[in-house]
Order: sequence, then structure tokens, then C-alpha cells
Amino acid sequence: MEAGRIRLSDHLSQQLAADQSIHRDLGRLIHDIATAVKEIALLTSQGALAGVLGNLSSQNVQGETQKKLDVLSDEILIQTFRSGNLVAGIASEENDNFVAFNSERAAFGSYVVLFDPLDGSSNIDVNVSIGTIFSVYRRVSPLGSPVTLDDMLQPGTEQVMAGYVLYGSSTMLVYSSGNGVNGFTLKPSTGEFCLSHANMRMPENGRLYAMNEGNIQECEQGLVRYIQYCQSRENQTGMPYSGRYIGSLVADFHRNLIKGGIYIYPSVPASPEGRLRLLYECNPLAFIAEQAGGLATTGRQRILDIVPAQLHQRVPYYVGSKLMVEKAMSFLG
Ligand code: FBP
Repeated sequence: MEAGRIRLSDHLSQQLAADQSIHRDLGRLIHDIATAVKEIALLTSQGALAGVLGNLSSQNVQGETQKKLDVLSDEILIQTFRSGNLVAGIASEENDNFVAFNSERAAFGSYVVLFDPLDGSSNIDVNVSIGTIFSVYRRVSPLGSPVTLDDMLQPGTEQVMAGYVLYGSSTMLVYSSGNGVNGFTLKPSTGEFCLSHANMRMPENGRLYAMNEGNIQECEQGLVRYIQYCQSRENQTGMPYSGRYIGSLVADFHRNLIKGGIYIYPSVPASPEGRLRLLYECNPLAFIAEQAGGLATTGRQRILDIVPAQLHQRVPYYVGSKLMVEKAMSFLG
């Protein structure tokens, strides 16, 4: 596969030909996602010129003030899934409840999609990289009937596809359907995603750590000692690691996927369960991390094994290079 020449659609046909277990519909679904995120990429790149910056007066179910771009991106993705016949229902960060598509066609959709339409909301207005995160499951309810909450509350191990889009200096789509991780870059001249990062592997170890250290006083002692270890000469490099925290999970994750590193959002008094949402932030990136040789845990439990109880439940999150996550866990005991 020659990087940079293979379009997403060609890559999909090759993947489907190579691996019969990947269902053809998944190919069509990632194509639909690619189409939707191109629209979001256009809006984010225009920013204030398109009038898409700033807050709305509304709040989402988590009590967060919604950004215009959060809601616009949410609507673009919902409309894309609703107008196809692959997806029977969705859940997203911006909707209190899951949304069942009740059209005749959608009721026979085999999949449900859970997504964070725009991750890194605090960075939208300041032109720092943001992203979209998605997770795809085969529904468990019978075809032809409306989807149920059970379709949404499946453990991460049941994902059939997951990925993210990074709206940065370039727009990238990174996904896996359980057969390795591939990255595609949007070619502005043709408006197509082209393979730029084939078979991505997360370095087993690294020297970059990402955490909002403003919370360090509130963290459990084991984590405080791990951060001190990162800042010391005791680690495998003999030099202090570098702290890198962008404040957009997708951007911090992407950097660690390429360079090696760890991202930590622990439980803190303000968020005893952590800040990040299991179903549409942690599970999809955990799927990518593991497919690329990395690890994702709560500090104590594998993220993908968690059986979800609520749509917007939060979990502590330790994700990144295998040896770094294992090291952090060894400090937590
Ligand atoms: P949303 O922006 O989708 O709500 O995501 C959560 C998030 O913004 C992550 O992208 C980021 O890593 C983290 O929260 C930042 O939290 P904090 O501002 O507490 O450091």
C-alpha cells in the first residue's frame, strides 16, 4: 500500500477483500462518517468567519454550556446517520437520551453509533486542535424493532469499529475495524481522505505525559508519586519526561499514538468518577490504543471490559504506551 495515494474508499475495498469477516456495511458506514466530518472540518477551518464560534445559552445533560460548534457537529452527524439505512440509532454527548431512528429503513439498520461530536470544547474558540470521536456496535435488539438502551450499553469489547477525526493543521481520520489502525489525511485539493499512516503502532514506551496538573493536589498518592517519577531521572530515559497537555483528548491521544506517551484523567474530588465519558470518549480510543499495541485502563481495570450502566457515565482514564500505563498502574497499587 503506497501511503498518500490510496483513497479511503480504495483502502476499504482492499480491507474487505483481504478480510471477509469485515462486513461490507462497515465500509459504507466509515464512508458516511468521512462525508459528515468533511462538513465539520470546513466549519472548524472557517471559525469566526462562519459564525460558528462561541457559546449557546443551552447546557448539555452534563451541565456543560454547549458550544455552537458542538451542536452543529452533532446535527451533521445525526442527519448523516438518519438519512442512511445502516444505523438504527445513536447516542451522543450533546443528547440527554439515545435517539432511535424510527424510519422504516433505519429500523432495519444493523448498527448503533455513539459519538462525541466535538471533543476539546474548551479549545474551540482559541484555534487549538479539536476532534470527533466515534464508536460503532452491532445492535443486540431485533432488526425491524426500535433500538433500546441495551443496544447502547455494550462493553467496549463488542465494538466492531471505532475511531476519531482530528481537526488540526491537517484533518485526519484514524480508525480500526478490529484489523489494525490506519490514518487518512484529508487532501484539500480533492476533498478525499488518503492513506497517510498505514498500520499505526503505538510505541511501547515514551517520554511524554499529559495530565491537567492543576488537579495534582487532589489526586491519590499513588498518582502523585507516578507524576514525580515522570519528572525525575529514575525513569528509563534517565531524564525527566516532558509534560504535554493540549486539553483536547483527541489531540493528546493522537500525539501519543505516534510518538509514545501517556494521557491521564484521574478521578478528582470534583469528578469522583473522572471527567471523561466511557461510551463515546474512552471506549473508542481504548479500542484504537489496543489495536495499535497500547493500553487503556481506569488505573485498575481494563476500559473495554467495563459493562456500562448509564449513557453518560464517566471513568478515570489512563491510556497510552503499554509500558507507561503499566508503570502508572504499578504506582496506584
Ligand atoms: P469535551 O470537550 O468533549 O467535553 O471533552 C472533554 C475534554 O475537553 C477533553 O478533550 C480534555 O482532555 C479534557 O476534557 C480537558 O479537561 P480539563 O479542562 O479539566 O483539563
